[in-house]
Amino acid sequence: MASIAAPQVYAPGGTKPETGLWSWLTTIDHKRIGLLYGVSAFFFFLLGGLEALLIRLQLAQPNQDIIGAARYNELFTMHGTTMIFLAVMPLSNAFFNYIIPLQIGARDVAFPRLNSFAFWTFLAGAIILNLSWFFNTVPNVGWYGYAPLTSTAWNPGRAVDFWMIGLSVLGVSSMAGGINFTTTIINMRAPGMTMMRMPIFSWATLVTQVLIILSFPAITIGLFLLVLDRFAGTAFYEYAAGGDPLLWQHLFWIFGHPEVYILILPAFGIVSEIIPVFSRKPLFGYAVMVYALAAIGFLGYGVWVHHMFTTGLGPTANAIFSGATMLIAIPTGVKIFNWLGTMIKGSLKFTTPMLFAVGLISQFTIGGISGVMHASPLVDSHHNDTYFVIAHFHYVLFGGAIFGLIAATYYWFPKMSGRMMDDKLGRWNFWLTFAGFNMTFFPMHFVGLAGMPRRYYTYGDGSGWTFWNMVVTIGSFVLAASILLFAYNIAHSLRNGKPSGKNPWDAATLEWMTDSPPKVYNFAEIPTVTHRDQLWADKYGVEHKEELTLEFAGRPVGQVDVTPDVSDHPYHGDEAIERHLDSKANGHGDDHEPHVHMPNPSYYPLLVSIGIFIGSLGLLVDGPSITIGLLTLPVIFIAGIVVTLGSIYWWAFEPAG
Ligand code: HAS
Ligand code: CU
Repeated sequence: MASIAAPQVYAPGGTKPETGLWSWLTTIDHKRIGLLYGVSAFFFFLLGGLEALLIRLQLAQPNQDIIGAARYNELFTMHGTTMIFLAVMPLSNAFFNYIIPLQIGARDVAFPRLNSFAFWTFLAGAIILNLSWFFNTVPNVGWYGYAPLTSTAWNPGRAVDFWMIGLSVLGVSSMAGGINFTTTIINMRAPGMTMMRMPIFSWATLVTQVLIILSFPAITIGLFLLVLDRFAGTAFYEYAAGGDPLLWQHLFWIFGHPEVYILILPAFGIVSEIIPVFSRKPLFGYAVMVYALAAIGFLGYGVWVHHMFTTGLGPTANAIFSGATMLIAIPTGVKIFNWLGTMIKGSLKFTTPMLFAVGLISQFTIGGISGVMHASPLVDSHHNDTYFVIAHFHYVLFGGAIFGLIAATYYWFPKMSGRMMDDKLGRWNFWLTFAGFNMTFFPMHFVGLAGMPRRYYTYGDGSGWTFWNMVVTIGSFVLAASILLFAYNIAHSLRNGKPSGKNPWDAATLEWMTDSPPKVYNFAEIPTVTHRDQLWADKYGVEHKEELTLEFAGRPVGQVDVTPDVSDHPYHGDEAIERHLDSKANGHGDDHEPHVHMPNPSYYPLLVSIGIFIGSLGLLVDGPSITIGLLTLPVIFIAGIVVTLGSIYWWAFEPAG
């Protein structure tokens, strides 16, 4: 058996994180994994943005042929796939990873090595998708990959293969993350943190992860049938052979609609943290906010056919799904009004995170309302496949998800780096983004209603769409400039930002009670939670109502639960006490380096991901193959499987430390 390292204990004085490339490759620290997600996702965000700019150059004027029709198909496919799977989802993951364990008062996620595996597998999937550029067989079927465009008859090359294999690998990563974070949030909360004392960002994360666990299987099955169609000659999606192209659309949108809430709910959680802090008031209607998250998650499964109104499913199906779609406006509206309710009578501080949060409220609502418009099958038959739909989803995705993620960066950057981001640059960043965003996406409503179809690489002179398309293209470059300014602000503030201290915003959640950046073990001692807005309750008290009213101009913090509730936490209650005793017994109770056992770094998660990467490549590039019985398999594919299974085997025997 391979030699297995003895568990490494971070002894007093030995708690400083290692540095160097190897330590990043083998890290299982949720904070470092969060940073890895953040940096790589930001890179892909810039790449997706570059693809968008090329699309806009092509559409700036009528009858242009800058990139050609075939390239155009590739660009909008890779742009959509990249933004959704390689930018917004992993950027959310960056904050889940960095913040959630801190926010619920834990030392790490439930399965730290699985966490590392999820990251490296995400990177593997992202690289596979983008390797297609190097082989010049770029996916060209849209991010929704409608059948029969994905069939070998229509798409004989490797382009669709890169897409379906890349997405399958990304799905593995998302499932691993989903299981990990669901378990973490349910099991690892600090003693006393009941579900209804849990910060709302943690709630949003929990609902998002449950959505991932329940929706990814649908696309996985869809992709698996596609793999069979393309590699094994079946005909699940082929009408002429008795299959059904609409089967793909059902499987895809049963995943795809929950997916749009997977993209937006983290941002909802983020602004639900930011708005109370900068309104100096507890979140208005916390419980209702939690129920609204759950309701959105639940209803999100019953609306997928609104993407298929024009496929001819008939009036009954259309009517049912139209009603269900309109229903979602209710819990979403509840959230909007509760954010406004939090701000009303608050003492508002318009810092950069607050600007982006309030920006989200206004811009997302515009996108939400156009969504409700095409919830009507009749109206949708006019909107479908036009730029009106593009306007809709960019208001919710950029004006919602991206605004939220930028807000999160400004808000949590001090925790991650120990420095403040430049607020003056931040204001420039916000207003430039706001202007560029609206200039880019608002006119799409006009050209959409005027009939401009999506996915067309050019348009005629007399279409009446010329003026607004030029405006949109100019806007997109303003927007790109604002993102560069954002990147500059990050780089600038990393070196020159003012030191932030532990809690620069005077916020209420647990991540703000520990160092910035936190030590490897997060908390020297696991905190005990007695209130919802714990740090405010500690600082301003709950008995002195008058002072509170002054300070918060609203309701007292933590008004619902006052008694510590450790008893229903068998595991964590005991563990916290044990750790406490442990540190005392070891004689380290008084100094600042507690004796905390943290799990060992491990290279097995990375190895498994490399195995998956090699195996996938084996299916995509030409090479020697061997025949075993009825099966002919590429050698590289088999090598990948061997590395994957071998690493999983050795991983299983590695002590957790
Ligand atoms: Fe959507 C297409 C309907 C939310 C993303 N959506 C897309 C696509 C994407 C996307 C990416 O029914 C294109 C996919 C593709 O490539 O083909 N969407 C909705 C509805 C909501 C919604 C009803 N979408 C999102 C979010 C996204 C997202 C969130 C990502 C982050 N969407 C559709 C439909 C299509 C669609 C059709 C298909 C179109 C087609 O033809 O292809 C809702 O969740 C929005 C709720 C939010 C609000 C705003 C706040 C609520 C308030 C309460 C009062 C409002 C009321 C409504 C009572 C409604 C303030 C009044 C109604 C009026 C019209 C005034
Ligand atoms: Cu939808």
